[in-house]
Amino acid sequence: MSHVETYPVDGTCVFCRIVAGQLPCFKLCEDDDTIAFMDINPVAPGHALAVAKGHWPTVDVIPGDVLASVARTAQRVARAVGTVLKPEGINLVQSNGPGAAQSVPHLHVHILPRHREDGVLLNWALVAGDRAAVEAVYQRIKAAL
Ligand code: DGP
Repeated sequence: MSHVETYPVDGTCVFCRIVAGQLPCFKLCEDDDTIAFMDINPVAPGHALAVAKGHWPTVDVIPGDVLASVARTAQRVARAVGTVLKPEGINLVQSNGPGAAQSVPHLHVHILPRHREDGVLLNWALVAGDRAAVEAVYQRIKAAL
């Protein structure tokens, strides 16, 4: 479903300005609801972004069908990045809010080509969690679904 006619726009948002053609980008592809382009601050060669065309800041407010379109675009770009660059792996990263280091409050997914020793600070050690603590927070989240 297309939201082109009705999606929200924030004229001060850098990604809205790219969508509107007011700022340049290295555009990879687009469809009715999404656009993909190269990240201007790449953490690795091939770092790209799949972006909703509408201005929804975070995952909790974007319509689910548009989020699904962003996911499809991220998959399409990830396949191309994998084919061309043959990285050892690819992370899809989507940040929400300042505590998650989101710097552009317009929903997007990073496509990050990865190599084991690339030093990108994204991964965490696999340390066993406290089962009671996991269950306690599980109960609270489950009740909110
Ligand atoms: P995040 O911090 O997760 O909100 O990621 C925002 C990304 O957007 C960051 O990696 C840099 C990128 N970015 C910011 N401004 C521009 C721009 O004007 N053009 C492009 N292509 N990327 C941008």
